[in-house]
Amino acid sequence: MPMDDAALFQVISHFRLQGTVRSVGPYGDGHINETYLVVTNERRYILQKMNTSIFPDTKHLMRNIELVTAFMRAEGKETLDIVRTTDGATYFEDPTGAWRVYKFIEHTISYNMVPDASVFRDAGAAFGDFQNDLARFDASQLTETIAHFHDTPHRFEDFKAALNDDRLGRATFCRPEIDFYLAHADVYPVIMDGLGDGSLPLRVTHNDTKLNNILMDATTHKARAIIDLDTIMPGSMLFDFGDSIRFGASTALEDEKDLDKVHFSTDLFRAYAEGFVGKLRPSITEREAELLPLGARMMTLECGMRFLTDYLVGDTYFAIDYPEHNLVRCRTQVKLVQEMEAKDAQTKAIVEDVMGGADGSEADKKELR
Ligand code: ADP
Ligand code: GN1
Ligand code: MG
Repeated sequence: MPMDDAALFQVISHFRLQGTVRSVGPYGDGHINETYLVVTNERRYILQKMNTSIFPDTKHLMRNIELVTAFMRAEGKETLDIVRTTDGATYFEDPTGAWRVYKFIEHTISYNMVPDASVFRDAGAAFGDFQNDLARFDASQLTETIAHFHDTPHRFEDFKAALNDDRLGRATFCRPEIDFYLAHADVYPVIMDGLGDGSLPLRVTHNDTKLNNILMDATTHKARAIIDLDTIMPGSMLFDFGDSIRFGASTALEDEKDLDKVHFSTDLFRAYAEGFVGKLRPSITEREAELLPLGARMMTLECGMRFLTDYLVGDTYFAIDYPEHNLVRCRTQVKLVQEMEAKDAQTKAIVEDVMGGADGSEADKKELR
């Protein structure tokens, strides 16, 4: 429930802003934090009421963001700029919640759908670069902000528990979707098993790489800054690749009701893979490359299962605009997985092609054949 103006003006008065506040209003399409745009007579800011039920350890969450943004800035990258409170802290807490402010990154756009393939290729390159940057960052300083975040078997257990409870009697409205996730149980452990047995490397990953978490320049449409840094944690490269594909390689919005409009685009898959793999070519392992299509499927399965779980428990996690919103979101994810399965041979061929492309050495190309 968005806060009223007087309460927001009161909160914002605790931050060191330039100028006099003219307006504060809801902003953006994130599902987790309450985001507001603050306009003063001198500049703009983003105010966020952090979601403390999802991220209960605000102190360490903000410490992570402070560390990562300082590192990115030192690398010469445009990144989030935390505005401190009048007490010099990175966030402000009062009975209404925990609040933070970032400088608004001006002259940028965040997309909820890919406008054309070149924008998505560029997003892939930016997330690939981001992962290269993080590889040089001392991850031992980071606190895990959400345990088991992309642990799909763990998510499946949560889903089964929600189904078992069915506390709102909603299972009857989503039987085909429930059966779909139950039928895919054999897929869920693949990435976690790989991380467990060392056949997949543990890296430092963003973990929430949907297209609206990257700001593109409003004129050139080139990637400017990667935002929403709340979930930077150890993980697999497949999480970041997969989540971007899940959201961006769809021909429709994540909550499109007309499923005839929802398709998995192999052209967009190729564009993103070209950008992402192009940047990670020196470090991507053969096993990671082989599993890129599976990574996309896994993240789409996992996210759809999370939407369905939230629908079953009564919408306690993702922000919704209407009662069936999470079910609608789940249905687009099911449709995308079905098309990914049907197009598996094509996506595998695309990955082989991209891996054998200009950035790979001759030795690497031979290894893959
Ligand atoms: P959530 O965790 O709820 O997704 P985000 O941190 O991603 O919240 O913010 C929501 C949206 O607000 C983003 O998708 C983006 O459009 C916008 N946004 C966030 N921070 C900034 C910023 N510093 N400058 C410009 N836009 C921003
Ligand atoms: C959430 O925070 P936001 O809206 O960028 C979620 C992601 C989901 C995504 C689905 C911390 O992302 O994991 O993939 O919604 N973030 C968190 O749109 O749970
Ligand atoms: Mg976001």
